Amino acid sequence: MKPAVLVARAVFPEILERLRAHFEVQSNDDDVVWSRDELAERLRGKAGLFSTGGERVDAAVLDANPQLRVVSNMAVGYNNIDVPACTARGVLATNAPGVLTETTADLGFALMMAAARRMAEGERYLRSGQWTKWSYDLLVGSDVHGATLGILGMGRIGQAIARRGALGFGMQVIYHNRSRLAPEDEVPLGARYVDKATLLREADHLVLVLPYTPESHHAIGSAELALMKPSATLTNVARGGIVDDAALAAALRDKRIAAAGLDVFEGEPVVLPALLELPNVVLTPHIGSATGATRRAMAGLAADNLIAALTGGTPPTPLNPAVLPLKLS
Ligand code: 8YV
Repeated sequence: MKPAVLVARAVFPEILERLRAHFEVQSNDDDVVWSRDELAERLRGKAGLFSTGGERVDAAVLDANPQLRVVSNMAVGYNNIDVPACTARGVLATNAPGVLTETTADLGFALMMAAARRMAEGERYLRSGQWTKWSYDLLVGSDVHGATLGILGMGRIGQAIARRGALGFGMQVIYHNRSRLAPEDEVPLGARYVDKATLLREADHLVLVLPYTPESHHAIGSAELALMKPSATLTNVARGGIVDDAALAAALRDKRIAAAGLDVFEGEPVVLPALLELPNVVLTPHIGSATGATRRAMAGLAADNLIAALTGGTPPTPLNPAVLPLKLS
């Protein structure tokens, strides 16, 4: 008998077809967002879960489903999965790194440019019929080319954004990260490793690309925003919760920083009303990886992981390889 798997959200039909060749698949074609209890309930009897970044898989969900062997996340971020709890129970967790790096870097750069050049504000101004004449100071913003690009979190996506800035826009790159890059990665970008306070003080455009962990919760709050230049922009394409959204809204309102570009929010898809009311913030609904090719690649990698793990193969991107090989019944 084929193992049973649960696909937590709607995905490409061809991915479901691939999975059906190996598994009894319970899909969620109506794309309903399940509560944690509903997820735990639907996981009954399933050996695998195809999850997205939105399903919380914690000790309670795992304990309710001792038959579960694999959680395969269609996302590079995995803060929705309690990986140590998986490891303790011999459950493999996998994510989808690499395939979304350039696409997410594109969106991060676009948001930074939109914030610096006030593009969303300009579009609202035009659409609402307020554009009646040219003025020397109409919607003036700040330059991106030649400016100092600050990156907090210099992993794959951070480095891809740094490449765009250094090689395409002549920006000076400074960064802060848990560990410093190897010289062969720093030198081609002219990237300078600095402490966090220096990063905040010197960046003209600060981009956040670090994973969300208990340590990175509110890594940017009012104290950090106070260190930034009043002319600076802040862009977050990582995770809600890294920025204290209420503190950011206050800083934007009081013009303590110039503008922000946000793709992720605390408590998303609910967005803090104070942010919605501000003109100087560009808002997108968590679409960093949202191109057809990249979403297909992410779903494909998540399927590869699930299939390999449950058929005795080698999953390409395990988070806790210590649990391999899995005991499959
Ligand atoms: C996903 C993301 O679309 O991969 C990630 O970590 O944030 C996005 O690319 C989102 O997590 C939904 O799975």
